[in-house]
Amino acid sequence: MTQPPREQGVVVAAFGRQYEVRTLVGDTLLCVPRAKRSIYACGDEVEVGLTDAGHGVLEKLHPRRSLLHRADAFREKLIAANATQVVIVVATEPSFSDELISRCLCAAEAQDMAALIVLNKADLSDRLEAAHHILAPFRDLGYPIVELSAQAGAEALRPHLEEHTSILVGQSGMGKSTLTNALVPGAGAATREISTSLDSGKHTTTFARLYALDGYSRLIDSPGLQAFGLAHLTPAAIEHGFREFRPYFGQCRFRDCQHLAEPGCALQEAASGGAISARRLGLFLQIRTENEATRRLARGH
Ligand SMILES: Nc1nc2c(ncn2[C@@H]2O[C@H](COP(=O)(O)OP(=O)(O)OP(=O)(O)O)[C@@H](O)[C@H]2O)c(=O)[nH]1
Ligand SMILES: [Mg+2]
Ligand SMILES: [Zn+2]
Repeated sequence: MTQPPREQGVVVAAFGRQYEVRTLVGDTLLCVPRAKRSIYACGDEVEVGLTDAGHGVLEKLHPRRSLLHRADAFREKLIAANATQVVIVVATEPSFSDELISRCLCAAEAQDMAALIVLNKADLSDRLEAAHHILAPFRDLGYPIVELSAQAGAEALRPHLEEHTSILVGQSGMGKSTLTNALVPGAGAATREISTSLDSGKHTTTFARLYALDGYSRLIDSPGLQAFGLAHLTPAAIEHGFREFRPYFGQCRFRDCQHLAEPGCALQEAASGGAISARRLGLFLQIRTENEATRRLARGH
């Protein structure tokens, strides 16, 4: 039997066990994985075996340059592969969680991806001050914050997307898809069609989709998230994930310091002196505890 022809492509949408692949020659194929266990994510570079017209089988996954995923003790979820920048979208309304921002930042830093925060719905100006208050600590850490209205001024984001594959992440209703539609001509039709059929007209994204922007830039819209489990990260990756803590690791009096209440803990001292945020240190310790619990569970004791 002759082998079916093969094409190279990129996974532009991942829904369940089906994948939409854009081939290098510009065809769009609906694909299923060859293997039982589905390992692919939006943004993956793949080799596809062509079957029927418009259909293919995912035969091979090319090495990833980055992978954004989240995991708790029970489930792992791939968000996107090969992105170079995480764009965390928050808004003046509905309210947003600074813990979720820190967790997204931790995941981005762990993969050495660039990170940026968008404060959307700036047109709802009476809510701006409260949002600024929550975002101030992140601005102090050096994360760029772009304030805009996706409906009236999405272009403010475009310069930050240049030369990047950016993934929009954040809670539901923050305006990720509105932003996508404003930046990608023609994107709206595709997303609206699916959301109306699945969710009676509500603009809720149910799977990640990658769009081409000008030049080499690409944008990935993703479903809203309520939690960002980091159970998959190694202890070293979690430490790397809190950028302002990096100078303090290795400076504690005891080499095996757990940074809890030990005397001479450089991190606890920095927190009580105000050099780092006690809230972020608390979250770091919490993520580390969750992570240890998950690994104990996996080992079965
Ligand atoms: N006032 C105002 N409303 C906006 C703006 N951007 C988005 N919205 C509204 O916010 C709501 C949610 O927007 P979406 O783009 O669907 O939010 P999302 O982040 O994609 O949500 P999920 O797909 O559920 O994660 C919609 O009703 C939008 O019209 C804005 O700049 N100003
Ligand atoms: Mg959406
Ligand atoms: Zn310590």
